[in-house]
Amino acid sequence: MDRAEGPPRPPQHPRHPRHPLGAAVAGVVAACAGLALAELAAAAVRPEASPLTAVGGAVVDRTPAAVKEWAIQQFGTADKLVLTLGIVALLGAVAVGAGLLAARRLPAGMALAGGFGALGMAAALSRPEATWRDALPSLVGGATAAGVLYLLVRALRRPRPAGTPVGGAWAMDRRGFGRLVAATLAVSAAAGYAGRRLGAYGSAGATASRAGFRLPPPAVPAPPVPAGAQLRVPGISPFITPNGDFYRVDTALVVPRVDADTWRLRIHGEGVAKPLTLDLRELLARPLVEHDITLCCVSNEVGGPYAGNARWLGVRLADLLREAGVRPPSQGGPADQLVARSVDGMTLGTPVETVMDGRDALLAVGMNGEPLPFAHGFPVRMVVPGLYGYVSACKWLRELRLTTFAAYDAYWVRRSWAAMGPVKTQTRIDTPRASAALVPGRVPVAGVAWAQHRGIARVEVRVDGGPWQEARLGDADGVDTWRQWVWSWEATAGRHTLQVRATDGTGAVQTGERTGTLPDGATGWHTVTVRVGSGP
Ligand SMILES: Nc1nc2c(c(=O)[nH]1)N[C@H]1C(S)=C(S)[C@@H](COP(=O)(O)O)O[C@H]1N2
Ligand SMILES: [Mo]
Repeated sequence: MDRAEGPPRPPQHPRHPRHPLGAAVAGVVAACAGLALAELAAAAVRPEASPLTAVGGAVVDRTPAAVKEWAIQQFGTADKLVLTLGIVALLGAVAVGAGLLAARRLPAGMALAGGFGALGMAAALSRPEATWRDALPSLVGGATAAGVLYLLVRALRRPRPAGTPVGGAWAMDRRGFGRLVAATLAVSAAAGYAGRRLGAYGSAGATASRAGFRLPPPAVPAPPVPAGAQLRVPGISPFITPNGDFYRVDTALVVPRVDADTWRLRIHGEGVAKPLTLDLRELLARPLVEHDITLCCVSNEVGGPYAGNARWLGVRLADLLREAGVRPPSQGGPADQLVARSVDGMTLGTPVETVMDGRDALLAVGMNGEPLPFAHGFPVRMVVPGLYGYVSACKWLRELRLTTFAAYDAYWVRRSWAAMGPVKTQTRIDTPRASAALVPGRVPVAGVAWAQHRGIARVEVRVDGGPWQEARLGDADGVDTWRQWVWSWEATAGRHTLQVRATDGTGAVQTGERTGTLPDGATGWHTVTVRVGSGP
């Protein structure tokens, strides 16, 4: 029977959506439009305020440390992409639900679409450094999604124009709906594109300030890296990690792009006799020192990739603190914690005593002869030899506040990490890899070992639990960098287990006790099992 000839159905609340596919499409298209317009609005407000980034950031802030560790270990630096894809998938499911709901009860469906916008607003407002403006993109997005859903569902319910041939279950004006969908997608694509362009325009000042930034020469240059620091072993980590290969760990879903021309650093807090506010030119008027430092992450599993070595150029932090009148606790200073805050609201707490004990703790502007890459903290970051990054290496730095550990817990400490994060001695076998195809005979076993600010005195390797054998060390480049090592193995056919351990400059042997990364860094010997074939 042709429904159009039967008694008219009440269009308001049919028990089932009459056009489930159309309704689902309406929901998804409405969500796309909402996201696109929100991205455009975020480009005008600030990139961090986009609903996807805000919700992602709020999820990161609330993820338990153990889950975050699992994600870092599973997905590495792609963890952020995985998170965003997860949110998009969830949003897609809610969008389909909103479409189906709207086909039955339009106001309810619109409320669900708008509710997602409200969630985005709440997430954006909950982020550190948020202002009311951060809620705008999600407001725009939610309103757009609800409005588009209204239009599409109305079109779905509109009957076919008189005289159109009847076909299948679709008792609707398919053409009108289709045209509306196409128009919405076109407008969304244009808005998304405009958002991109506007975003690039918004960070153009930062990009130009980095491009135009010439690193001043160091007053205290680092001696050249000893030629023997780099061993000639294929597959070993290069002694200096190129900037493009340097690991990246942070909570920023969009890399902050700070304009060096408007950047300011504020130093204040307990025991600061002379608070300072410096722009970049003023900071760089102080003597710059160059120093090679290996940076590593507390989330690095035994044998993991989150360590890198670079030549940093910067101002000695201790000198700057002294200029501000700060005394370390050992000289009667009231503050034992230096809290560094970044432009994206990250807080990292560092022991004042460590920063002022004579080591080259730096406010770095240069990394391997270049201004810091945006991803590594342009224009200024902290680097402290001997401490894990999470208690020392604040990127996109903008404030240093002196306080006490008793009075304040920084970001990671509130998330079950230890307040103190001295680097633990670690060794990594870079080659051979577990997957290597080996043949009996001489096989170089090589890698890197680090115990920043204590130095590496010895590295030993053993095969199948046998006696420890001393490896040959690359030349040391001070005590603050890792050291390469190599050991020549007479490999025999079969499966073999290689293990490595280091002794630091104080004579302490790296513990073999296996612990995870939480709360203060993993311990244990890196172990690689390889298969040696029975002949070439
Ligand atoms: N602003 C900011 N700085 C930060 C972080 C962060 O999340 N935000 N992560 C810290 C951590 S945990 C580490 S290990 C180092 C990593 O520095 P990299 O990404 O330059 O290697 O940066 C530190 N500085
Ligand atoms: Mo880290």
